[in-house]
This record gives sequence, structure tokens and C-alpha cells, in this order.
Amino acid sequence: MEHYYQPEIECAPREEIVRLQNERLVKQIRRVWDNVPYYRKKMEDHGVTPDDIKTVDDLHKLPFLSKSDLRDAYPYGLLGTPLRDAVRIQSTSGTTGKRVVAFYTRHDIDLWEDCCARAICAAGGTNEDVCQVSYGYGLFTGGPGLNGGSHKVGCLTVPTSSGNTDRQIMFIQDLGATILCCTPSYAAYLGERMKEMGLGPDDIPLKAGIFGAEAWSEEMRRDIQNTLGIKAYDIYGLTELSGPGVAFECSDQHGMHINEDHFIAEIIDPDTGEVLPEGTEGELVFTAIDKEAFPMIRYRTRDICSLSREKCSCGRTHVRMSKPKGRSDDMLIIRGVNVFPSQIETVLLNHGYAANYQIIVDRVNNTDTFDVQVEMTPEMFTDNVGEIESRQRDLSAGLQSMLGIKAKVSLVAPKSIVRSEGKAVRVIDKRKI
Ligand code: DLL
Repeated sequence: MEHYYQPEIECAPREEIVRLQNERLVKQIRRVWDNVPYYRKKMEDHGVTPDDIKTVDDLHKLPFLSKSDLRDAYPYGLLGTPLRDAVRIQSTSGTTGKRVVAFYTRHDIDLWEDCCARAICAAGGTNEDVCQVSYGYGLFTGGPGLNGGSHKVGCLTVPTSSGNTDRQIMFIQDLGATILCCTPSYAAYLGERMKEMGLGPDDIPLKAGIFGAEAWSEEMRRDIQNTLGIKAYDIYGLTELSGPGVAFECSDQHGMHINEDHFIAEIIDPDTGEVLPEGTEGELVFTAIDKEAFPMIRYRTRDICSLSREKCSCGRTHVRMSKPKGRSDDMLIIRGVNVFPSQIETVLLNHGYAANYQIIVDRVNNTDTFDVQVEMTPEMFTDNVGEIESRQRDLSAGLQSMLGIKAKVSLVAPKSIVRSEGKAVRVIDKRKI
């Protein structure tokens, strides 16, 4: 039976959700206009005032907000409340320039934890469960968000944070953890370590995993589910909007329900900014309609996915987003062809490899080089050069048919690629362009 944290809102009729969104949006726009000079200036420059925003259909009239605004306004320029009302920050390591610092009032933490609690219930969690949170704690939002959600559901919460893998496995066994929260790459590593220790799915009590914070393929889901003997649920979020729980998967495992009572989603053409119709792939843009301290309005996430309003078997009525392929800024352009690491992962896993790989791109004599290093699994490990070459050719052909360009594949020994305890680093781009 499907289990909800807040069924009255998670399964509310569409009209009710739209009514709530309209009401909250109008209030939020008025609030940022009155309280945040940065937003007021942006709106004035764009020729729009709060009077122009009466319903969700008016959203497109507002200017976008992007990472560069966050940098310009760093650290306090987008704070939506007096400092005395803000009680927490979380932060993310920007790959370029300043970190993103997001602020929270008590109300903001409350709604964030509600969102995480919804995700845990959707994964079957109840107060009977033991929930091990192996996302990092601290500035990263993964640990604190799921910790708070787990408390709200009433699970016994085990805040291991990331790392110390053998101790993670010991706690899962000794404390009887039934739900595991971590990045999918760390879940895969836990599975690998368990195998080395001679442990199989029947030796651990886990039944569900809540995995997110990075792009992962359906093939990786299949592998993790088999190795750990669990159902693996996707969870999505970003620091700017609170953290994990902006969207989460239900028993249907077919797209993530966006918590529409808090976040309005749009899909836009990343080049023109035009709003695209339902079902079309494009860049995800969010408006947070009841966050106080860090009220993001039309924030461009750079994540590429599509939305679906098709009825879901779980009974939830909130729109679903497809698994993000990756960020538009993670997308590699190699010899003019768009390449997402998640596409490479799909090919590797379909050929029987694990998700232990690295993509190395460089430019030599004005031509892009494209190397994919892939670990052999312990079962396939061999020093027979002929066999290795033939496997490399196979993989290279698989990649070429997926991507349309040729990659140089090198098979490397098991465990030679560094494992990640948080978000995995898959790409090394050495090009200086
Ligand atoms: O990664 C929040 C989070 C923590 C989500 C734990 C889920 C679980 P940031 O560090 O700010 O926040 O990174 C946000 O990570 O824009 C996406 O590009 C990516 N991302 C997050 N979840 C997923 C997912 C957290 N399920 C950025 N699938 C986002 C694909 C994801 N990408």
C-alpha cells in the first residue's frame, strides 16, 4: 500500500494545487519586491511590477535568476528576510568562483524537512524503520535534509555521514538499518565492499535506498538494487532551493514528483529562454513560492529533463520530472558532439561493467581527444592482451553507436579508479579553450 507523509497535499486535486500556487506566488513576488532590492532592480529593468503577476500563467513575465546573480549578490544580496529571522546556512562548492550560500528561516527548514519526509514515506518509510543517512553532513544539504526528514517520519535515524565504509556496513547489520540514504555512486561502492567482505543482499536488512545528488542511469539503479537487495528510489534537489526533496520518486519509479505546493517548475529552451510545452526536454527552472530567507524566483538549474502530468499509479498528483541527464554545464562537447557522462554510463553497464569509469578529454593539434577509462570487474579481470583488446573494441563500438563519435577505451585493473563517498567525479577536461 502506498504510504504518504502529507496525503492531503501530495494527492490534492490539480485545481487545489494551482489555487495554492497562485496565492503563494502573488505573495512571494510582492515580498521580494518590497524586501530585496536586488530582485526589485531586476524586475524594474525587465519592466515588470508585482501588479503584473496575478497567476502562475504570468510567471513567464518575470526575469530569470541564474548562478551569476548568486555570485553578484554574494553573500547577503538575495537574503529575503532580516538577518535576525535567518537561522541556518547551507552551501555548495561552486566549481567556478564563489560558493553558493543559501539561507533558511525556521519555516524554511520545516518545509524542507517535510519534503524529505515525503520522500522517505514514498520509499515505504515509517516510524518502524531504521534510516541510515550516509550523505555528508555539514555545509552539504544531503545529510541535514534527510536527517530532518527521517526525524519527521519517526524513523530511528543513524547519522553516519559519508565515509568509513566498513563502519557503515557494520551499522547497517548491527542496528538493522532498513533504509539507506547516500549518493548512488556511494551506494554502488558499499555494494562492492560488501561483496569483498563476502556479504550478499540476504546478509543485510536494507529494503530501500534514497539516492540522489548526482545523475545516475537506470542501469546503475538495476545494479544497485540487485547488489543490495533493495528498491532504489531517486531523489532530486539543489542547495539554492533548500536541498534534497525538491522532487522524489514513488513506488512507480518513473520520474520524480516535484513538491508543487512549494516549487513551481518550468522547462525552457536553454538558448532562447522560451517556455517549452509539457513533455519536451529542456532546462528546468524553479520558483520557490513559500521559502522566506532565500526566495528563488525563476532560478535556472542548468539541469536537463522533461515534465509529465500523466496520472501516476501512486495517487500523487504533483507533476513528475524525468531523471536529469546531467547538467547542461556537465555536458561535454567533443568534436562538436554533445556527450553526457550518463550516456557513457548506460553503455558501460549494459556491457557488464560497473560504474567505475573516468572520461578524459583533451585537445591535441586542434582535435579533441576522448579517452574513456573503465575498470574491469574482478570477475572479468585478465592479463590476456588479446582478450582485453577485444573487450575494448566491443565497448568502443557500443559507445560509438550511442554517441556517434569514436572514443579510445582503455580497460584498467579493478579498483584503480578512485571511489567517491559523495558525488563522483567522472570527467577530467584538460582542454584550455
Ligand atoms: O545535491 C542536493 C541533494 C542532496 C539532492 C542529496 C539529492 C540528495 P547541490 O550540491 O546543490 O545539492 O547540487 C545540486 O545536483 O542541480 C543536479 O545537477 C544534481 N542532482 C541533484 N539530485 C540529482 C538527481 C544537492 N537525483 C545539483 N539526479 C542539481 C541527477 C541530481 N542530478
